[in-house]
Amino acid sequence: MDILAVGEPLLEFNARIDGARPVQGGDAFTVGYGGDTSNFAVAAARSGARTGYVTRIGDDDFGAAFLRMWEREGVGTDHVVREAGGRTGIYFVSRTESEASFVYHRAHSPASRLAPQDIPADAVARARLVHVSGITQAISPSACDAGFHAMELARRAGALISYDPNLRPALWPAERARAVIMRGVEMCDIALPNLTEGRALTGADDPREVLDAFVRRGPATVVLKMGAQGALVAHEGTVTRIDPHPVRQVDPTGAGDTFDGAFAARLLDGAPVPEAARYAAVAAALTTTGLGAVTPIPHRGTVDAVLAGGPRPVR
Ligand code: KDG
Repeated sequence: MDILAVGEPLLEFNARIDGARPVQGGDAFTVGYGGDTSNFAVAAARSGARTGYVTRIGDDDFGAAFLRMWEREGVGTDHVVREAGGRTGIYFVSRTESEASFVYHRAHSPASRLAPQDIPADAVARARLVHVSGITQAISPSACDAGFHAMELARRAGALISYDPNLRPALWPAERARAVIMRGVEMCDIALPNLTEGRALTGADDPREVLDAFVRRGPATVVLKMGAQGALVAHEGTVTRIDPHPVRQVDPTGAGDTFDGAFAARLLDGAPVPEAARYAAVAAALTTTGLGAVTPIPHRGTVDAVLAGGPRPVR
């Protein structure tokens, strides 16, 4: 595998949207797949990268559903451990007219028992890029160690490390989150924060200052994802502004993960950093046009067609 992602998959129960109006209440959900690093892996695979996933799931139906999904998507499962009696985590997305909120059922999930010994040293040594997120490190102390261990092995093997802070205040105390995530940022080659979490983590407000605060921590590439405002990319002393790709947004769940996976796939394919970021911005925008984290993630051909200025694809 060229890319290995490490983290937790969560089955997704996403409050249905009826036309432009969210359906309220707890009785109308679309089931899908989520978990930031699993979303990343699917996005990278759909953009053409040979991608594998490192995690622990249960031997329940939800775990089985994930295995089928990864197999359909061509995401490698050699390093997915199925725990007897384990219950794969889930989350619900609830909606009001103005916002969506997440409710997790993931305490004591198999992935929370991820530990350094789950990181496959041989596979990391063969990989070209290893991806870890702040969520991977938030779910338990042993998973936090597993994230650091994966990054250390990757660094020793000369693989690139990408890191998405994916700050989730519900999962851990703010001070610990900041300390661990900024250590992850220092260890990585490619930092992929969004503007909201970037502000929270650095204390800066202006996007350029937020970007610079990450650059000062050492990653060779920093991409500050700003949603409908596009992105700022710092690489080799140059800052490039990536224009947003305008779409009619339905559900932003997983857009940042799709950006990350698409960006990593194009980089490994030899695209220069700004070109990979332009590709990733389009992939991320397209994934917001449908419900759920995984279903609307676009394939390479769809993104390329948009970038080529051809007819807008109808999903
Ligand atoms: O980025 C999308 C994720 O937030 C979602 O898929 C669930 O991984 C998840 C989390 O922990 O929030």
